Amino acid sequence: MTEKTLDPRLAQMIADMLQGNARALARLITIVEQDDHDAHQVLREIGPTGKAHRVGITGPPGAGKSTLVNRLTSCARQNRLRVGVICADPSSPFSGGAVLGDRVRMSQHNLDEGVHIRSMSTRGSLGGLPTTVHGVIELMDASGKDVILVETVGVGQMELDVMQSVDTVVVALVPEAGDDVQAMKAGLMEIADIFVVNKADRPGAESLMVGIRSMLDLVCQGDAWRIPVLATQAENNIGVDDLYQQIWEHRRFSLDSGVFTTRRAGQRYAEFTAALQKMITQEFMQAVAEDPILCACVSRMNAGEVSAYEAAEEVFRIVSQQMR
Ligand SMILES: Nc1nc2c(ncn2[C@@H]2O[C@H](COP(=O)(O)OP(=O)(O)OP(=O)(O)O)[C@@H](O)[C@H]2O)c(=O)[nH]1
Ligand SMILES: [Mg+2]
Repeated sequence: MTEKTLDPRLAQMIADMLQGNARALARLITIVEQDDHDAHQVLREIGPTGKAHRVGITGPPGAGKSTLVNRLTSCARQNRLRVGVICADPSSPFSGGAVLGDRVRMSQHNLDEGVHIRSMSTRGSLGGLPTTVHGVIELMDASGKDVILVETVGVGQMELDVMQSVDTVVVALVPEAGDDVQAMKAGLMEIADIFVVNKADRPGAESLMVGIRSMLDLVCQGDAWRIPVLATQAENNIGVDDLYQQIWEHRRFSLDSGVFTTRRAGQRYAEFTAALQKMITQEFMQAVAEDPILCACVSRMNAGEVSAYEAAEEVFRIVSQQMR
């Protein structure tokens, strides 16, 4: 069974984090990333969060996401908001240098106490990227951040799934990559609340915007949120203020229309089922390891007498009967 009393070492770290101690927050993030017993204790202890507005920024590699995040962080700081930044590195061999690049790009904020930057690697993450990123978001929220910016490279399903944990999704595209709207990953198109055509200083930006708008005209209907298509030049800090405004506009719309609450409830339900599935699996596997009858089922499968599916069915039937 899970331990209900909190480890005093963790309790102290949480108390320090709630006082605004950045080192304690960093250490707790490392713990939560392990997705183990301590991680669960920490997340249970901080309880339900949800004050901060969570913004996801995704798009193809090199679209300028980190540059945008850096600029958006400056906008939020000008408004005296505390910012958490999470850069999720999809452990691809190509992004090996990107994490370092992100740090360099964000370096102007490194000394600012109102900003906490974290680069996460999926390497070694047992719970999968979406689960661990969600835990890190919760910690940053509990530590008093007003806005949390989450950057992922929109290439794999796992990175797209991370965007299920945020309130506003910004999809950044660039004229040179995927200038044919039809060829873009359908997943990216479906999750956007705001489109940004970054590197608008380059040729082809206008036609990409036209392409996205005409595609949106086909799907947007009624009184739903009108997904804006914005041009930015993150490098030159052009158009970023407008993007910042649109993010808050989207929050206002979501709150007024009830979408915000529905979305948060959906996120909690997804988290709940993921946690429950994990617990059930653990409990079952432990039973299989300890119970002689169940061990015998596995041995018959190992000996090739029954198929893996048959063995699983048999184990499931026996354990379910025991649970009744
Ligand atoms: N021309 C131009 N270059 C830009 C603009 N914004 C960013 N860049 C450059 O594009 C390159 C990639 O920027 P990043 O911000 O690292 O892009 P990213 O999407 O975070 O990249 P990954 O995280 O590696 O996928 C950098 O060299 C930036 O300086 C822009 O508006 N115009
Ligand atoms: Mg980046």
